[in-house]
Amino acid sequence: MQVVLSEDHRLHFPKGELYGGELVTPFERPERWDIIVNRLKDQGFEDFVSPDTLDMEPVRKIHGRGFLEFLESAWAMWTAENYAGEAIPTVIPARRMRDREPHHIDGKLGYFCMAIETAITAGTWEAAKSSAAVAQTGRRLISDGARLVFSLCRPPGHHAARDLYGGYCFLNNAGIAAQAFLDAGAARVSILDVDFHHGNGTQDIFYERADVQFLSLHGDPRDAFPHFLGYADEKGAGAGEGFNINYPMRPGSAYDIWGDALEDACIRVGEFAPDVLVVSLGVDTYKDDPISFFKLQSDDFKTYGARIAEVGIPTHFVMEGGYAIDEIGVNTVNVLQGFMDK
Ligand code: 7XA
Ligand code: ZN
Repeated sequence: MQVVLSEDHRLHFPKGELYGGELVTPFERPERWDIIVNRLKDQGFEDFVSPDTLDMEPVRKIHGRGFLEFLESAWAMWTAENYAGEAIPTVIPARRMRDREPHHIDGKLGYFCMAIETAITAGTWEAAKSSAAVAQTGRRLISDGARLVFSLCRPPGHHAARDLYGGYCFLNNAGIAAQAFLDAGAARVSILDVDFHHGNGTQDIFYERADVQFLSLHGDPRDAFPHFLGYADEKGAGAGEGFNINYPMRPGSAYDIWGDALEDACIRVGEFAPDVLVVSLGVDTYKDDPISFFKLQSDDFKTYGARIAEVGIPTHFVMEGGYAIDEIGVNTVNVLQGFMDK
């Protein structure tokens, strides 16, 4: 199995995340990447691939121009104000306010943000681009004939919508990979999101499209981040009607419930018959994850990796979340080994 990764992820490491009213060290931190790499090496995986230069074309197809310009310039605009800390919004466009991009960085941050725990720092834009390049390179390896590729993306991507960042995400890596597959000749792509959190960004990007099927297994938004999207009645719109499938689940859900949802999702992917399956792989479904509430055991990750393999479609795993640091390597690699052993 080829693993695509880049050391440039280290350029993004905010000092603070707003959590429970305090600024804490972010749960989404570089150490996560190191632990996964160490586990891969321990298990004998050594086919590590550096990313190609980022192709902005698929990025521009799924993200808005103004949003990309904002991400590129946000840190310079922030420091031009002589602000001492990291860039976080203080004002957001709430109900009945205007949908207009302001000139001032304070306004722009709120305009393009969907969750304010996520700070922008000096290296954020470069790290986000490197993560997208990692996903694009995984796409190329699959298009070249691989059955399985793991793109170890960091920062993650599935909360990044057409023109919104947040939830630790800036560019939607899985979405960029899916778009690149289509650009390279695929007729249909499925994105299966097994992260604990609903992939609101991916849903937003493909909601009205019939060429990308999106399926997400996640904590019920009444109880779980991102709270404002991810209900079962969100089924797609226009040409995309029926191609968006959400499986919200209650607090405490273990593999008996989660595995049933995965089973249904795998059947639906089979029916859609995509050329390729992109898996948004978050392992924050683990029972000891500090910010999630599902109860999967480490062995369950192997089981579901094998089930995804049974779908029988070339599969591109793209890393998303997972914050139980001690187990993130074991759980991530268990999915990949479960897939390979099938
Ligand atoms: O998949 N998404 C994540 O793992 C990030 C969730 C961010 C939650 C922040 C809640 N304070
Ligand atoms: Zn997550």
